Amino acid sequence: MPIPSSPWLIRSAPVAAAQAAGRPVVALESTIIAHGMPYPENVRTAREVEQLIRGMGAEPATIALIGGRIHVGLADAELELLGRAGNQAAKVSRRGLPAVLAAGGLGATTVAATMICAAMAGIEVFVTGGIGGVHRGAAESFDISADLQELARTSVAVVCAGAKSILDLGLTLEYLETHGVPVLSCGQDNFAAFYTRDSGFRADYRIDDPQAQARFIRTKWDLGLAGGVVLSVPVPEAAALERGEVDGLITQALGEARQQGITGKAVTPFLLSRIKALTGGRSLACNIALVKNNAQAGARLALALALALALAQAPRSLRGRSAHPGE
Ligand code: PSU
Ligand code: MN
Repeated sequence: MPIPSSPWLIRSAPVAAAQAAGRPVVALESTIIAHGMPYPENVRTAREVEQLIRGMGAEPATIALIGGRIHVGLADAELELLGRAGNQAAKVSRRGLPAVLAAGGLGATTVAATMICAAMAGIEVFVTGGIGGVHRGAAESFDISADLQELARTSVAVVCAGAKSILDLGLTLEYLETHGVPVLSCGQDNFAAFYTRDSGFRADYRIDDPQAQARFIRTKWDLGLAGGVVLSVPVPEAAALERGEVDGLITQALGEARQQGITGKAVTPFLLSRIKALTGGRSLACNIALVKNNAQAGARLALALALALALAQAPRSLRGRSAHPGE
């Protein structure tokens, strides 16, 4: 497969080498670093997540906007820069990409922007914590994350622990259905709810085996059906928070956000940090655990996708008989 290039894009040497060799690469976002977690836990987690992915035989590519370029694969000092910058870094979705690149500023990419950059770089798998979605009360506020629209159009598989129950998860799944975005679940039938395992809503398809996940995703794209696929992976049991507690705290944090007039892209970071304070830091530990768990699922998926591609390109005699055309 040709490796796409763009004057706006700079790959780190390890990412460039992995892609040139056809080794699997896993994209990672940077909003979770700058806006989703406090320093220094954010940088420590980012490094540990990268190590986990490397340990499984895939190459991590954390994506951020630095000095007017999209950086795909960050050096250690760049992770530190973002982590320390926190809210000083712009939170960049599709809308903000040209603004921050043209101005040469520091930008942390959301799920939406990271998908765009990953697709530009030819990376098929992207790991995050939770995707954005339809906010509660969206009928009034119109607050629907740009992540959902991006999933509708950009062909990247997004591995997540579902979406936070600060959102209206029923409406989020309706929106994804309308836009033809398949929601796969790994390890359970239901869509995950970030801090808790069960959202109470069924995912579209349960597929536990990474090879089968890869087959599903490859088939979608082979059919010319552009757009993302969500792979929901529940937070490990031991790290999950209690549903009743989370719901109460979310209601409280949402009330505070309303009182303080917090709107738009400031809402999600505000809620994350309030819930952290209200749980005495337990929600942060949960967040870190679920991202690491997602990183492992993402690496397994990237390996399976790369293997399927290598087999498809191998001479017929090496392939044996396959039940699946195109493999
Ligand atoms: N999930 C997390 N931490 C985060 C986010 C998601 O565990 O910081 C970020 C992601 O970057 C996601 C964004 O794209 O929140 C959604 O923001 P909004 O709701 O404003 O679209
Ligand atoms: Mn929003």
